[in-house]
Amino acid sequence: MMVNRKILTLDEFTIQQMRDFPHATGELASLLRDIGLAAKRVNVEVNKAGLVDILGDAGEVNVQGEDVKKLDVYANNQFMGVLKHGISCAGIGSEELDDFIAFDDPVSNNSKYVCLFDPLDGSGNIDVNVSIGTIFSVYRRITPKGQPVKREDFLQPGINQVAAGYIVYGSSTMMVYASRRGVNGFTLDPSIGEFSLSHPDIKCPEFGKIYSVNHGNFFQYDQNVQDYIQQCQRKNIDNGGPYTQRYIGSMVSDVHRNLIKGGIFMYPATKDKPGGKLRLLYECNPFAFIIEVAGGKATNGKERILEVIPEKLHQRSTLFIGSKGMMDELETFLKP
Ligand code: P6P
Repeated sequence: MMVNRKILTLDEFTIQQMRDFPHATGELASLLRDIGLAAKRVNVEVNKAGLVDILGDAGEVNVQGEDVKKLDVYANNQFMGVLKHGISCAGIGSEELDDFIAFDDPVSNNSKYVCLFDPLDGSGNIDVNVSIGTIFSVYRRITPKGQPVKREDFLQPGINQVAAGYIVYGSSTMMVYASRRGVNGFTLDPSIGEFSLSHPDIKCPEFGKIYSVNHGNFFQYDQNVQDYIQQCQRKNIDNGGPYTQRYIGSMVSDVHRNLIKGGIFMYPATKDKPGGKLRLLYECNPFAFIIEVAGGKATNGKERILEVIPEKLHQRSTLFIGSKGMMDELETFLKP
């Protein structure tokens, strides 16, 4: 008799994880389910972005000085809404919000976690149908419960993350999240409207043949970075090739592909962004947490991303992230 392998939904998986940890309060499981719900709502709008008047700029400019697309605003409101009305999150920081928001109601003030989001990363690609994504990071609050969260609850080093993940709105919609117990991927099954476990216990291959970098900035990179990139190109001639360059311009898609297939993603310092372009708190830290749990590495070129002590909510960082073997090789080029 054919036995259908029971495919766990996100809800079933998080509840299963709770059963394995009897002392778990269920707050993290509830928070992850809330994020999954908001992701399904965002997915509906992303999938029809070409059909409704949701394209184009919302007429605003966000704290990053970037034109805000209506979908950015919609996504931000969806994630903020489910978390504000949930039982697990006391406040959020977001690329779309100038400052953090303490939800400041009795239930939220007694919640254990805070979240940081890039609600819709790569949103410049919305109008041309390139994959985009949501990135999130979860910390235990460090200020006492019973009061609104404070800035220090958000300015924690990435090593303190309890969980981190992303949703990639691509050929299929996937939610991937890491806890200290592992990295698991869930694909949205439209037939039941649920994220279903499709990629259990993701490990990043120790080596890969993909390097991801914006070649348009090549001559702005430090010499040692240029040397490493040319080393990757030479791999096509020497043994160990062929290396290939893949760069979508949407971090979630680029890092997701390299997580699964193996590879390295780089956003080095450039002349106009000497401190890097990507945001430490809600782009670099969550992916650094995910890649390390999956066996990879992530640095800013000088130190482990997860050990950087944040000073500002929207601070930028350089980023080198991917397969451990490739990162070890890169580090031989970056050593002072
Ligand atoms: P560039 C998108 O705007 C983003 O923040 C990331 O998703 C992406 O990896 C990066 O910027 C692309 O930047 O300068 O190469 O276009």
